Amino acid sequence: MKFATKAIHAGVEPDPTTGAIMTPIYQTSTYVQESPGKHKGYEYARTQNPTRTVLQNNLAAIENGKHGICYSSGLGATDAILKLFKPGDEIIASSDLYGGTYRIMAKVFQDFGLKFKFIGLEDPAVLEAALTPRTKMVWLETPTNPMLRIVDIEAIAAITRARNILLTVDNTFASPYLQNPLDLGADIVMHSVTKYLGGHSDTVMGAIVLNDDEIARQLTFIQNACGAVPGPQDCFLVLRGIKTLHLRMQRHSENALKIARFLSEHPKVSQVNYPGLETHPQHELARRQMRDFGGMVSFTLHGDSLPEAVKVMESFQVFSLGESLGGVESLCTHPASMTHASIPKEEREKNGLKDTLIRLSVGVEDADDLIEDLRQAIG
Ligand code: P1T
Repeated sequence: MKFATKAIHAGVEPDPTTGAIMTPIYQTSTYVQESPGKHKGYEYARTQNPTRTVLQNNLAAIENGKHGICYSSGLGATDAILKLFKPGDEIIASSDLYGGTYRIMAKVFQDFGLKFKFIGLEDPAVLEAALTPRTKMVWLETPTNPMLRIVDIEAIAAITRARNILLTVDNTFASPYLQNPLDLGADIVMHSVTKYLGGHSDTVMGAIVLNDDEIARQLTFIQNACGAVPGPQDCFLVLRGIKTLHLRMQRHSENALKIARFLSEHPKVSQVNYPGLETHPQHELARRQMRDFGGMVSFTLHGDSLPEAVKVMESFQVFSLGESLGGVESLCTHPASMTHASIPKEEREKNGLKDTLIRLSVGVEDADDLIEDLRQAIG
């Protein structure tokens, strides 16, 4: 089955009692048992919920995986993955990543004895040099947040597979429509469902998709034992969002390319980060690894003046200034003070993330209006 058909139908059956085509919101905390232990497969709603089950199966199908497991946020999903490890285990993560992911690793799990190294993974040889016998997982984002760098999933997977190290890919920026890491050799795919999968800026949720039965069993155990589960109404909203994921991603990508081209020709703009531009250093890799280039763009202005960057961000009429991404409406974010503020400034700067960087989540509005908004805001 092709992507659009899977997005709309996979895992979704008409409701067995009424035939309702839309999966009902099973807003219940428990399920009545006929006799102790004699039930219909549902005991308590932290453990299982029918609306969540349908979403989990749908997510597994669109990521080409066997198991889908949902959590109350993207960080809830990350937390579950990190709980697979023991004190002394070492995890290598890409240095360009969401600030909250850095924070849970460096400021929470480090205190429980896990060891983290943050390194650039654009050159797989750098990873080879950083591995030790204690390395248990490599964690990467591609495209990265917020520099839009591309990491070669197949090349990294060849290294991790040979050494029995898990490879987790945070596929939030691409979405399953543009990239399927499991097909490229990753072991675990993680999503902030809050973003493109939900797609309408109305839900916070996370998900994991994978093929391995034993790791899926452990992650499902953690989902229930630690309790970071999404509510049924949120599962319904995401199921609805996924039905148009392919349509939205096409328009996000089309609009973002037009905007990246406009910005790269603007005399006040010094750098534009967008993998769809032929000038992007990893454009050919992105072309090979992704079906299109997505809706995220970041840029800086000549002179690197923070007050000037702030003035641009304050002047938008159509773009809204705020954290998050992946909704139908265009958003603008200041990574240094918002999404990446929890990464120390020296670390951010080592990674090339300047305080003056502006990040855009290009929505699905008319591209002409978005470009006009950028034109008036940059001046
Ligand atoms: O916000 P939450 O659903 O918990 O997801 C965390 C997360 C994980 N991975 C990536 C790549 C992300 O971008 C995020 C959340 N990011 C933002 C809120 C942001 O504006 O970048």
